[in-house]
Amino acid sequence: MRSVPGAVATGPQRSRLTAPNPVATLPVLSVFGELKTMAKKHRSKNSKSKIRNSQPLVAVLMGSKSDWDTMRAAADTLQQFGVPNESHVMSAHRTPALASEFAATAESVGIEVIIAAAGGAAHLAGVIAAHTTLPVLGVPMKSDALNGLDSLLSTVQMPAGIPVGTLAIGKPGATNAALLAIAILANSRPALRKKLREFRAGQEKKIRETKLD
Ligand code: AIR
Repeated sequence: MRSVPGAVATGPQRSRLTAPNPVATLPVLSVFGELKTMAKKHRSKNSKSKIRNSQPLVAVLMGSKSDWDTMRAAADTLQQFGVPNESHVMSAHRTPALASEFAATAESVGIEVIIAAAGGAAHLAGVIAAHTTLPVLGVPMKSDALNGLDSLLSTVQMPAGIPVGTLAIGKPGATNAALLAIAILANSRPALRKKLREFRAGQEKKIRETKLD
């Protein structure tokens, strides 16, 4: 079991992430297989996996545990759609080796979409995108100093060539990142496409039936 600090892990899952200390010694640009092998030896102490015995298809990454209150909305939405997912804390600045290791090995372990959230000088999504060709969805976190405008600009203003699909600041962005990840996965999964259509229909019905006092 892996856990976000302070949160209880809910799934067994493979463990390919290194704990913060061991990872500091990992070479960032190691051979792909070598990284995978090294990573498998360790178990992350700052991650959370959802849906028992399922291979995670979506990884939800965040720069700090302080982002979890917001990013929980992404994990919960994926959970609601039955999409196997895992959540991890890692930082482009504080744990750069862990971030690049994760991104470089994500595809090989079956991850299909990565959601990356950070606040302030929010470089996590960009750094992750630099190390993988998987779709990366960025969620800017609300910041104390600038209310998330700093996070938004740092996430969205990627140079041509390395795309990050940037969502709204905060919880709406977290929810929509999950819904967009689901839409991407639904391209090749008719059952998931059906669930997404039903979700939209339910949402529309609720609004059409809204009565004001
Ligand atoms: N952050 C962490 N490493 C790099 C960045 N940009 C972000 C986190 C969080 C903010 O810094 O994503 O939104 C503040 O983190 P903390 O840990 O100080 O609460």
